[in-house]
Amino acid sequence: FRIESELRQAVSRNELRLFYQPKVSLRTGRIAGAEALLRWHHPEQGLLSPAQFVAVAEETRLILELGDWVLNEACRQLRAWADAGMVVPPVAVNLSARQVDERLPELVEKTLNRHRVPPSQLKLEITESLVMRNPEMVLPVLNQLVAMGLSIALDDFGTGYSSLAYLKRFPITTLKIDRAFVIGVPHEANDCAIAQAIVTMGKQLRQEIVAEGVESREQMAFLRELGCDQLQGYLFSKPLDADEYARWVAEDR
Ligand code: G
Ligand code: G
Ligand code: MN
Ligand code: NA
Repeated sequence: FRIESELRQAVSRNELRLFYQPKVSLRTGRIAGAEALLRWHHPEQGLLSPAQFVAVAEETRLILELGDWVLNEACRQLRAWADAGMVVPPVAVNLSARQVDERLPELVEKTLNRHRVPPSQLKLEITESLVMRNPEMVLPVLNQLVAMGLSIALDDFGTGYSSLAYLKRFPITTLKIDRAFVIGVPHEANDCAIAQAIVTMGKQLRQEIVAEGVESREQMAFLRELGCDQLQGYLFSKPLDADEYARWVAEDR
């Protein structure tokens, strides 16, 4: 099947879905938020992960359309939950590099207003490679978003090549320790050292630290000991559809 032409139609055919993976607070043991993860419900191929189509979309302007859809859908869902009387913690959406330009703050503001969602309900996850690609453009855009009341998480932290000097200059509220390091915890000395260095530095910069890809209780114990704030991974939950996630949140009170 031809990904590109079919992806073009996926939005109008209503084949895209957002799944929500809980992040659990180590302090309270409760759900502190969720990461929204895009899925494509293809009529013949079944449920496709972004790993199978985001790179294709990024080669064209299609990624902008997908990105708009994700932002709108997350806000639509937050409004629907609020209208149903639910108190739901913030949702984080992933941004591709091409989505981040001078027009982003206005797009985000319009989308929040359209659904009457407070900015504190929305987080944006960006990667360090996105930041490093064009720091002079990205910095004022992120500053504007933070001034509007959104928070910014740096995803896949430690896997790129960002200079630590940038970290200090950028308004990053959350660091996400990449799964690549969490995998080796607590048995691989190098992964433990890297995880510890990230937590130590993030704390000094007053950032919230989230570890992703947590699959075992011994990983949890080690990351708790280090002082991570939140954990995300299969140990707690896989990404859930909106109704499943809402049930999780309702039962978490
Ligand atoms: O959920 P999953 O493991 O399939 O995600 C694979 C990759 O796709 C992850 O790196 C994730 O950050 C990325 N991803 C998930 N949802 C989105 C999205 O809405 N937009 C973009 N740009 N990337 C996403
Ligand atoms: O790059 P990003 O952090 O956005 O990627 C998130 C991806 O990781 C999602 O596709 C999600 O399905 C996947 N994921 C989430 N938790 C786990 C986990 O505990 N183990 C593994 N192997 N993958 C996970
Ligand atoms: Mn992410
Ligand atoms: Na990641």
